Amino acid sequence: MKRMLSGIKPTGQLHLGNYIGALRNFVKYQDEYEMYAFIANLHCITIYQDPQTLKKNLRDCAALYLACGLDPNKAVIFQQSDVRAVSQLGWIMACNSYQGELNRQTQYKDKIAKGETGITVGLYAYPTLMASDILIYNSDYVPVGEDQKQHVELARDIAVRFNNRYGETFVVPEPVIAQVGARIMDLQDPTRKMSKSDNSDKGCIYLLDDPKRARKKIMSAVTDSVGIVQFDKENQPGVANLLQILSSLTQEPIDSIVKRFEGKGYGDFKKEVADAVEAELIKIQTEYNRILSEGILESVLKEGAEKANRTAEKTLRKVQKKIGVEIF
Ligand code: ATP
Ligand code: LTN
Repeated sequence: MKRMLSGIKPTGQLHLGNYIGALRNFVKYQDEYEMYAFIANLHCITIYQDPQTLKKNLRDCAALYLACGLDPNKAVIFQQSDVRAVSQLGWIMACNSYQGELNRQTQYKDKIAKGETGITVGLYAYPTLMASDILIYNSDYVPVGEDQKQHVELARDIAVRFNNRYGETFVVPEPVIAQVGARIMDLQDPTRKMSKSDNSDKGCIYLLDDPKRARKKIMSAVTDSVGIVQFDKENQPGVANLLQILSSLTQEPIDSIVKRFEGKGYGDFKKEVADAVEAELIKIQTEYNRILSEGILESVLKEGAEKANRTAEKTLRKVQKKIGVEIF
C-alpha cells in the first residue's frame, strides 16, 4: 500500500477551506493509502503565538481531525513535535537546500514584497522542515492545497538531489491537488483565499462556528450583478466559490448544480449552500463534543507518535550513515 502524508498548521481555528481543501480528503484517502496525518505544531511557531491560544488551537485541531472522520485504526495521527527525529532531519534538509531555493518560496517572497519586517529564520527555513516531514516517513503522496504545492516540489528536489549525491535514500514524493475545492475563497472577497490569518471574520467559516452564524455568513456572501448561477471564476468569483463549496460538500458535480438552478436567483442558490454548510458543521461539532467528553485525544496522539517515531528513526539512521556523521 502506498503511503500518504499531510499536516495542518493550526495557527488559528480550522475553517471550511482547511476542511474542503485538506482534512476531508485525508479522511477519504485513509481507506486507499497508509495515511500519516499530523498536526504541524512546530510550523505554527514560525510566527509568535500566544502559548495558551496555541495550546487550545492544537487541541481543537486534533479533536477536529477525529471529528471529521480520521480513524486512528486506519491512519497514524500525531503531533509533529512528538517525533524529535523530524527536527534533526530538518537540519540536514537545510544543509541540502540552497538559499536561492528558499528565496523563491512564495510564502516568504510575499512577505518580503509587502515589506514585512521581523521575519524569523524559522519562517524562512519553513520549507526545509516541511521537506523533513515528508521525506522522513517515505511518503509517496502529499495531498495539499494549491498554495502548498511549491513546498512539496522543494521536498522532491531535495530528495532527488540527496539520492544523486548519497545513493538511493528517499522516496520522491508527489503532491496531490484536489480537483474541486483546492482553493476555497473568502466569502466577502472571493478573489482571496479563505484564510484564518488575514481576512475578515465574515468571509471565513470556522468549523466550530455556531452553525446559524455560518448560515448567515453564506447568505451574506458577496456575489455579482450578473444574476445567473454559472461557473465563471473570472467574472463571477463569488458564485463560483459557492458552487465549489456546495459541490464538494454534496458531491454533486458543478454542472448538475448549475442545471438545477437555471432560471433561478441567487437567493435560492445561497439557501441551498447554507443548508449544506449548516448540516456539515452540525455533524462535525456533534462528533467534536463527543470526542472531547470521552477524553480519548491523548491516547490517540500517543499511539500515533509511537508509530511515527518507529518509521522516522529508521530513516534518520539511514540518512546519518549515508552522509557520514555517524562514526559507528
Ligand atoms: P491559512 O491561510 O488559513 O493560514 P494555510 O494554507 O497557511 O492556511 P494550513 O492551515 O496549515 O495553512 O492549511 C492546511 C491545509 O489546508 C493546506 O493543505 C492548505 O493548502 C489547505 N487550505 C488552507 N486554506 C485553504 C483554502 N482556502 N482552500 C482550500 N484549501 C485550503
Ligand atoms: N505547510 C503546511 C503544513 C505542513 C505540511 C507538512 C503539509 C507542514 N508539514 C508536510 C504537508 C506535508 C501548511 O501550512 N499547510
